[in-house]
Amino acid sequence: MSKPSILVARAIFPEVLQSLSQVFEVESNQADEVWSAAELTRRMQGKVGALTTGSERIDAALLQANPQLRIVANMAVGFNNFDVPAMTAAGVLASNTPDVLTETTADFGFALLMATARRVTESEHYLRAGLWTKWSYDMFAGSEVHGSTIGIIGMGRIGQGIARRAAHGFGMKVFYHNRSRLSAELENQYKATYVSKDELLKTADHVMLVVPYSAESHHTIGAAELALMKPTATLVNIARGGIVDDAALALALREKRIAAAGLDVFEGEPKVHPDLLTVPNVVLTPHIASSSISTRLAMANLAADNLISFFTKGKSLTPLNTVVA
Ligand code: 8YV
Repeated sequence: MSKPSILVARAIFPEVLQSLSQVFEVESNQADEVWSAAELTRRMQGKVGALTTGSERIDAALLQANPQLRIVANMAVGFNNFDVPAMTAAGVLASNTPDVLTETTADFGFALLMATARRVTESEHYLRAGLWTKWSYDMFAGSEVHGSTIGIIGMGRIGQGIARRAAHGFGMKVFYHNRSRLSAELENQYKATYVSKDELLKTADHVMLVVPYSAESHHTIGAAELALMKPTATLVNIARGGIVDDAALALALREKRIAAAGLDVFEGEPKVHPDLLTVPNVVLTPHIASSSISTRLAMANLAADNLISFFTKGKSLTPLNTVVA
């Protein structure tokens, strides 16, 4: 019996490709070309499964052109690149990679928070530029992290990871805002207090965004929200581009209406709003919050296992929808 054909849309760990090859006829992209929608649609021809990353959009047009497709496994926990209702309507199973990246991503949220509050990259640039000639009492004086108040917007798995680190590692007061309130038990565990978004923005010393992207969460932080924040506050976005209005943020940073920001994700990435590149009080990283070697391997393996399990056992491990086989 011939093996089912799948597409692996981006470069991936060779060992993961190897295990997929034992079950599937694999078309891969180890050159890691970024395909246009038309090219992705064309490459998908004849494939019953695909492994994608957050960069590949699976929408109605692609599905219509590929009626043979049965599953797309995203190597990401976020799935705003999928039109899940269109996939369900087309009978295509969607899966993501939850849990395996939670702690690593929460670690990085903290790395950005620390770098932002304590001005790590700004001061490094100063040093590298040869500008450091003497010690001075207020040189790159930042804001306190330990004992301060963190406001977490989005209290899913990663948000809770941030809350745990904040409360138990740094003695921070934890405020959070979320679509739904956590159980009293979880609130207790994270010493977290549920507040409205406005109250969170007005009171937090550090605001952390960990909310999934959707039409409703588009520009969760824009000019009006930035205006509510304290002038000494910092903002970190490890969620998705589009959660923050990057132009409004760049202006607020330039005018020092908030102290600083740390951004791992951007509207229209990998393009970055040019004004963000010229303001000094922002730490910028290229969407690497989940990028430890072991976590990226675990994500790739889970995406691959979703494909393998679907074709060998009739169900995927971490599905996002239910489809009739
Ligand atoms: C991925 C992410 O690296 O999992 C997510 O949602 O944002 C990152 O961990 C990225 O989406 C590539 O697939």
